[in-house]
Amino acid sequence: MEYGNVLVIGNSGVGKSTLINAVLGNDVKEKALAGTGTSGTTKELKIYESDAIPFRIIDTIGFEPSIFKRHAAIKAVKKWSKESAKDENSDKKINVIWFCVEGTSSKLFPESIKSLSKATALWKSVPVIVVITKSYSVPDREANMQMVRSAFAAQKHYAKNLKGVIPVVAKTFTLNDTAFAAPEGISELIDATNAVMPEGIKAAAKDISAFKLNRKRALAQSVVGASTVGGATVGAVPIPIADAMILSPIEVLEINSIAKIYGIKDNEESKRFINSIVEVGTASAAAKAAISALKAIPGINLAAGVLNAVIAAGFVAAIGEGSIYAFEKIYLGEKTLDDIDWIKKFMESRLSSEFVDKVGKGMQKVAESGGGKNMAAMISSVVVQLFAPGGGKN
Ligand SMILES: Nc1nc2c(ncn2[C@@H]2O[C@H](COP(=O)(O)OP(=O)(O)O)[C@@H](O)[C@H]2O)c(=O)[nH]1
Ligand SMILES: [Mg+2]
Repeated sequence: MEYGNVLVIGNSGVGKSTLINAVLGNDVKEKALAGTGTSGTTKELKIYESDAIPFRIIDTIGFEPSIFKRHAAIKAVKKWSKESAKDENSDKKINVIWFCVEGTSSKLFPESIKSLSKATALWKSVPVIVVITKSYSVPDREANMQMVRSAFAAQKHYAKNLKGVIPVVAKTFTLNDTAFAAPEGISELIDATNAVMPEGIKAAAKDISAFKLNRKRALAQSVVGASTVGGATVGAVPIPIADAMILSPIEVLEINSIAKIYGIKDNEESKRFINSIVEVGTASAAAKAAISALKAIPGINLAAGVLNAVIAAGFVAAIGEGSIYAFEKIYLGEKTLDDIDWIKKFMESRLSSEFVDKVGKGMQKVAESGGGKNMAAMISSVVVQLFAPGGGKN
């Protein structure tokens, strides 16, 4: 079985370090944090291992009640998570989260859960076990567990991750000469952790892929944004453009840049694929039909140059968004670069009547805005919004 990582999180003083000591026994080895040294991360995180248990434990030592220090701890966990997402073979994955709350101050549960969700935002589906620390009072346990469950139920994204609520006493708590609370709950916690570990290993892999895909999407969107400004700039010619050939260099650069983001290798096969996209976006019957339809839209009060700029921006944005979708399919292994028929049909469909509607809306919006200093940037932001996923609905 794969060796997993448990992140222990919770405010300072709740008993995280005491809990970790109890779990690891005397056999504790503190591991150096890989690749930190120079950064401030080591201050905020510590990794422990023991031969006695099949997982590493990461202590987050900076979760102070003070907002400033807590912020630093949240940042440290986020930074560590991102490093993990970048490095394929990293052991910096978080597979299970122990979220510690103090059995004696349960009023703070909802507030603490908010900080938890911020710090661990990358690990959206990783199992969470809530540990109620210092659970000395047996009569309070049931109410505390109930409070934790309802605090989690109120959290949209984390509710489903809650896999257990375990009250523990990590070391003997002496009340007076005759009364004490003996350690308990530690082996239950280890068992519960082992039980969810296989699920946690899958969840971490899934969360890292989702994180990477989101990063790629964001980068690719910025390429589309910049290219669309370029499209609006070169398109702003007062002579009516018969076809979209004028956009060819911008589209080539745009599509190549997006392909690179999705790790598409530069070879004959990818060139053929990219050329098919450019062809549809510049010289195809679909492109020509779209231009004719757009020029025939009545009642648009725009100078010829501005009208052309909006149309050009529309082409570059549509081709860019289509390319993001296509390269994502290839990146995910759902399509291949030799699927030329598919990409042509798909790109042509991006220039259909829906395209004409969106660009028409863009013309209207640009006409209403009355222009400004940087026309190309304004046109681009209007058009990109219409073509971005989920855009153009109103
Ligand atoms: N007796 C007893 N003391 C505890 C227990 N858990 C935490 N403490 C005490 O609470 C204080 C804070 O604990 P610590 O583990 O340092 O909290 P951390 O800041 O979350 O790491 C220390 O004085 C611990 O000895 C427990 O289960 N039993
Ligand atoms: Mg500590």
